[in-house]
Amino acid sequence: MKFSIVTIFPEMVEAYLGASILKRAIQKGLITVSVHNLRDFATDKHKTVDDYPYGGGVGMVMKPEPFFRITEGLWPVREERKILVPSPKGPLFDQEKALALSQDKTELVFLCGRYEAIDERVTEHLADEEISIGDYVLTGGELPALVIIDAVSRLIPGVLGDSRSSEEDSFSCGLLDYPHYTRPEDFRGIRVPDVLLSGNHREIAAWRKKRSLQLTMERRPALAERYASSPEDREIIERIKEEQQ
Ligand code: JFH
Repeated sequence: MKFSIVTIFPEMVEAYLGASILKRAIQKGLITVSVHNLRDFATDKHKTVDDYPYGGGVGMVMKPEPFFRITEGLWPVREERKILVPSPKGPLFDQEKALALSQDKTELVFLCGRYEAIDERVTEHLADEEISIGDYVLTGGELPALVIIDAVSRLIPGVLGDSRSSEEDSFSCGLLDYPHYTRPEDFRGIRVPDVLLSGNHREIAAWRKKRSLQLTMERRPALAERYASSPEDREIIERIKEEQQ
């Protein structure tokens, strides 16, 4: 899978890509991430990428021309790329979207803004999609681009390594994760639940499923509602509801 990031802070994204799982995925050739400095596509001698907003108001707006020049220069064929613009006003990114993007056959190009906004003609005439990673305001599109690349990459076969599967994740099954424990079995008098020490794998699976459902119903009722469950799951849900009374 090929990702590209356009930014005025290339060193910021390179730092994140140069460590841990994404670094290994890049070394293994499972993903490639190319980082481009938007300033290289500014046309004036000061390499200006921002300007004052028409109509007035606070902050600066990113000029359209550098974004158009880099896109037309590096990704000229529409069918071969998908241009994503991180923005707090985009539709929300979630695990379902991550899965869809991981199956996208085209290169994913992130145009990262800074300041107060990007000129609307970029989002309207250049971007395929605006995308938000959550309802809070960041200082630019770099973290959202990295968040999306991170979440998409770990769904690509081989990125997590053979022993770990993203299919077992919370969210991939639509529920929040169950509680995890490691050694020691008694930490300062706080014990690991007995069922996890029992060696009974059916009972362990049932306990985990129940705790996942419980937590999801408590914290994320909308997620629990959406969860398409079997008649067996329905029964667990009913039992949890009775226990909650
Ligand atoms: C970004 C920034 C917008 C405008 C009322 C609330 C926001 C500052 C480029 C994505 C998510 C981002 C994000 C992505 C790209 C950029 C800063 C944007 C406004 C009006 C102010 C610049 C922010 N999910 N959060 N943040 N900014 N205001």
